[in-house]
Amino acid sequence: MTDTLTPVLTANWGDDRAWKLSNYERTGGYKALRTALAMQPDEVVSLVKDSGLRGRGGAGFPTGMKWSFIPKNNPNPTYLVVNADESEPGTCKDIPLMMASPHTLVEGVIISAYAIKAKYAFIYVRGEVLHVIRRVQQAVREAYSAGYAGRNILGTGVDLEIVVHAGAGAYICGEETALLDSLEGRRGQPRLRPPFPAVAGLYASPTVINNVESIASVPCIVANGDTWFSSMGTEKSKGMTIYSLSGHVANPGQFEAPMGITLRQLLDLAGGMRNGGQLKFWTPGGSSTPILTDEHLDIPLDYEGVAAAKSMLGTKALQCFDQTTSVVRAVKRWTEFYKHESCGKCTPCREGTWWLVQILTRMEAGQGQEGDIEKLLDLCDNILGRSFCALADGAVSPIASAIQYFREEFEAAMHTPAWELFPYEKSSLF
Ligand code: L3W
Repeated sequence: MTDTLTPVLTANWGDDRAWKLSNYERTGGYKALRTALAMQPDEVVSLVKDSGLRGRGGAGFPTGMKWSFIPKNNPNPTYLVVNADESEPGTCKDIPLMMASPHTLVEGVIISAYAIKAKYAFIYVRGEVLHVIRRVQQAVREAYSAGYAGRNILGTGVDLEIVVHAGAGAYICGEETALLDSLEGRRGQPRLRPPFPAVAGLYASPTVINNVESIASVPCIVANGDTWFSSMGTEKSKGMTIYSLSGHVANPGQFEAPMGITLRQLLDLAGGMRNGGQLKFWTPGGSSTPILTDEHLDIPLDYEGVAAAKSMLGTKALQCFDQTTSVVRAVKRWTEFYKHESCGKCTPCREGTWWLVQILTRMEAGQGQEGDIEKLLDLCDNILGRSFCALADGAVSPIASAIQYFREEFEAAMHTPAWELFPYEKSSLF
């Protein structure tokens, strides 16, 4: 595996004003669109399928396969929706991508919409990030003025309207069906699947929903070919991707590398742990994925490698914590987030996250009760797989895994507050 970065999506992030159309075009921008428009839509779908690109929003579902689920000869319009509602704790790749190089996403949107024969595309951006919304809107306006979007794109007779939609700041709207409800003007709550959006999505019409990074990866695949993309990465997880490193890391940030790089290699590239600290625990894909420890520094960070370690690659949000961190406090903080963001539609999530917070709060204060660890595990067991969507599964993932690796810290929480064992002044995080 590699110990170097392979910047493609992040290649021009260091350039001043790389977000302007003229600068994007100067570095080859929108050439892939011309190439794609000279192909048949089905050929573009096949190319993406053959590249091995898998969804970068967390689940890793094959992108080209998802596109091919759109029913043929459906009387309803087909829609493309970009999930730009990035809000998973620790996940910070889509927002920097849209800020630094919004045209990479816009070009991806136009090519992807052409491939699935959609005449309308929606970019659903997290409501809190106004600066990002403005930047993407500006890029869409520039694309229209240059003839890359709108009616009769580049004289080919292809039409596409692109709408940038601002969410209202709810984590649940990153769940694809809640996002669709929100886009339709309703309160964002998940829908039962099936039917999957590919069959009945926005306005009950066939809809492809992909994460920002997935769609932004399409232009480089069209420009360089499926073999180029699939030559990077591992057997089942192809290509390069953006890993976000945060927490007690010397140089936190986004690192674009082939799938399968290890945390040890990424930490070397990021200058190691801050102040020479020791890695205690980390999340591979944000706080919705089971935590791992320093035993797992050398596992390949691809879908299979992380699954073999009983976690999930998720959004590749590597939050690293050193020995000054209380795992009880970290887990309690994450659980508060899920309790707050639960949409309340289903009982295991609405009630379960509330109970989890109650127990973790007293444990953090050193007032845990006899049987609390078993109660936590029992609650996790009764929530996992029994809720309406993945939010509650995500909420319990860090708890059960933290107890598995750091049971003694949860036992100490019966008598000693976390802030005595791990004083705040010695750790700037948690
Ligand atoms: C048609 C079928 N389509 C599956 C589609 C489905 C979706 C995609 C993946 O959750 C995970 C979650 C979070 N016919 C299909 C089909 N599809 N079968 O494939 O579906 P699924 O259900 O595997 O996952 P999901 O519900 O999309 C995503 C995890 O990601 N996560 C969270 C990330 C947070 C962000 C963010 O902040 N932006 O993404 C982190 O790990 O827990 O497990 O499109 O329709 N038969």
